Amino acid sequence: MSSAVLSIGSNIGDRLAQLRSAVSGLAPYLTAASPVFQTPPWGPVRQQPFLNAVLLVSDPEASPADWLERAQACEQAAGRTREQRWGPRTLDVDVITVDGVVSEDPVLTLPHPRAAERAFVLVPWWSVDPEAQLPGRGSVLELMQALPAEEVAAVRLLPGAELRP
Ligand code: PH2
Ligand code: MG
Ligand code: MG
Repeated sequence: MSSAVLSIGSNIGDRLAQLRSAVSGLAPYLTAASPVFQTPPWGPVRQQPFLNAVLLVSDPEASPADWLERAQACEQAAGRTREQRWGPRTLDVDVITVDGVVSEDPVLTLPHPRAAERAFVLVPWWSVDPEAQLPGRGSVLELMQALPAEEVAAVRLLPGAELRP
């Protein structure tokens, strides 16, 4: 069994439509989708707010590399171009965990090396799976509680924005 946690984000164009395009692209594997959250841009680049969500996906046949390939295929389908690091994007699909795999592979480091510091990953993830664990780091709830309260509070539920029909 291979179960992965994917973080999706968009801050250019029709953000919700682009998140939904990732849901459609991953539909054969989708087991759950978090609500959609509006989040302030994280990192050094000044840019528009993001919409973020977390998808839980599962496929008994899939390797970590398969999840990366599927994530990148969704980005390509949404017109994603290689741009500035941490800059604006039509659709970003990041592999956060694959089962309990811990790997330093530079092509796909697992778990995602910055997931534990990002409220825009932890809050949606916790909301779709309150028991979630970040391999090697502990519970998502505790990691979320360890972040500055204002960062967690700035991740705002976007009402009426279901990802699944
Ligand atoms: N993605 C980034 C950089 N900054 N900030 C938020 N809030 N959400 C993102 O998805 C995000 C970001 C580059 O991957
Ligand atoms: Mg990213
Ligand atoms: Mg990415």
